[in-house]
Amino acid sequence: MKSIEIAKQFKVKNIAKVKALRSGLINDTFLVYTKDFSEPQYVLQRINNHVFTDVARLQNNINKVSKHLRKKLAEQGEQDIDHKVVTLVRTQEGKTYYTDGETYWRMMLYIPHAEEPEMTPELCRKAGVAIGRFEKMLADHPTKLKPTIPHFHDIKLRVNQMMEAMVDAIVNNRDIMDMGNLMEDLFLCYHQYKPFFDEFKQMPLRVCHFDTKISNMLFDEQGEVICLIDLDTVMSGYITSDYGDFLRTAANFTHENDRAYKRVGFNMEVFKAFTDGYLTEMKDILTPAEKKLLPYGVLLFPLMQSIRFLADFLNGNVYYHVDYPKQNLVRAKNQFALLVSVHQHIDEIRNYIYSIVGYEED
Ligand code: GN1
Ligand code: MG
Repeated sequence: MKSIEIAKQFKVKNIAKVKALRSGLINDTFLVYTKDFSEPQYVLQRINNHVFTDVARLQNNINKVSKHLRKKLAEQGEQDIDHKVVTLVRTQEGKTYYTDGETYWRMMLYIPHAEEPEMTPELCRKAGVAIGRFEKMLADHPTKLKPTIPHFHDIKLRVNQMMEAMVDAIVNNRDIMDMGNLMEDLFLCYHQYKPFFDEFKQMPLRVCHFDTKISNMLFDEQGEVICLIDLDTVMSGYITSDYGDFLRTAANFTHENDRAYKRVGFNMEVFKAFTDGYLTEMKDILTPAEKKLLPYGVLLFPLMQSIRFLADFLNGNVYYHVDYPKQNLVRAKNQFALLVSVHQHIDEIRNYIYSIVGYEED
């Protein structure tokens, strides 16, 4: 079925056209225009049901979270709430997603926003405030949210998957010559920090976003954050996921697809600004375990992402979209270079966080 025909399955009138947008690594996204306006009015997404195998649960989570956020925004006296939080549009049958039995789709109101502004420390401070607020608004969410991807940020599982992928690559005779010592290096790093990762389960489960990159934030013309989008992975987990994954993307001197690994590095100025913003909101509600482990969240994400990209390369690129066959290997090496840089700064990172949250090591 064509995307315009899919769009008509939702409660929307006067559809004029549907335009494909440059999509993320997982889902495909389209803008829906109606006859009455020149700006798009809706966003249509094809949900990757190989990644999100339980679409009903996924949509149920998004529905619950956006309802809770709407309630909070209303209490804060916010106007035009429809355009400050992800708002699902129902199908003609009143469901939160449409399926033709093979593909899965959802529709949301389009939120007008500015082009992504230039990344500056000030912008990252605002992003920190936004993520902190998001978590704080959801801190009293009445129920635990079931995982949309079970064990999504479980490093032990990711390490095992990488090793299984290695076996798969050898058995299937894939070309893996260019990977050098990457797998051993990742393994050594994992073991060095494992004692801290093992303590993560001492942190409370909170509703988190789980994909806090800057492109999942919408900004207005004044450079203020409107809201967080892409709620696919919203579920209960540890705050280190939101804190660490933002820094993985925003505090890299370059982007994750850059093959010039020399350009990769951890930007301490961005780290400090983001941390200031995030902790302004969260400082008072953090538990001692969260305070202690936050620095290791910074390290965990380049490590885990490098492992995930490498595993996908070894598996023959079955998970992430790639533009060329070795792209996942490039990404894995890029993230490893970032990991090395974070490792070099870890004392400074820890001291900075501990001085703000008032945590003292024993
Ligand atoms: C995927 O598709 P996108 O960009 O929203 C992935 C994230 C990774 C990211 C790496 C469900 O997110 O976990 O950090 O790629 N999402 C899923 O760029 O696996
Ligand atoms: Mg995502």
